[in-house]
Amino acid sequence: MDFYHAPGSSSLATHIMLREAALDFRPHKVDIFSHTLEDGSDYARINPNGYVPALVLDDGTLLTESVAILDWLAGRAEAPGLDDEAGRLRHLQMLAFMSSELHKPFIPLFFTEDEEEQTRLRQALEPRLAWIGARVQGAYVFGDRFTGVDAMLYVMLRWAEMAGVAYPVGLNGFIGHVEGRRSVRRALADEGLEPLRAVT
Ligand SMILES: N[C@@H](CCC(=O)N[C@@H](CS)C(=O)NCC(=O)O)C(=O)O
Repeated sequence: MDFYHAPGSSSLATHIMLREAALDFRPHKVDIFSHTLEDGSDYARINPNGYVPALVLDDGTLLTESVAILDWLAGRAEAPGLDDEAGRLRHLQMLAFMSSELHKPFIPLFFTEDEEEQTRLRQALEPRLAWIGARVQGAYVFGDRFTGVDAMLYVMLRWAEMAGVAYPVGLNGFIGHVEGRRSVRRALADEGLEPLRAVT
């Protein structure tokens, strides 16, 4: 399959879960500002909506939307507990929460120069990070199993550090667990990114 991504963007969560699921894929870097691939070709010919992540499966199917992709990959990674209806529902609930309540409001924070707007966005994001942070049960959001929710929450915490958004200190332990995973270290290295915490 082909994987279309931009380093450090929301597609990092998909990258991590592709590694978790041990799937073969060909990565393609997208310039999400000019909507071009590295060879200069028009990314809109792959994903007409212009954003990443996108997967093109071997049968040509285009798969977009982090919620759908991460839920599918978590199933492929056989995250224990996602095979029953209640587990799957909780996974989807948290992915949808992060998509609409965290991911989307973060994006204007990176671009607006209006300080009042920046304050308003930080004040909207901080209680939402606190809400999901309070749900971490052990190493990860659903206990000891690593899921697509954890991959996406990790990306949101990277963004929080970049954009000066406060999050509960308890999430430092979560970051340590996530960055201890081989899949995460591999995805970070492949995207040319540093971990948030020094790996001991
Ligand atoms: N609905 C998509 C949105 C993905 C998205 O916003 N991706 C950003 C990077 S974090 C992007 O590619 N932006 C470029 C654009 O929208 O043109 C999803 O949830 O996966």
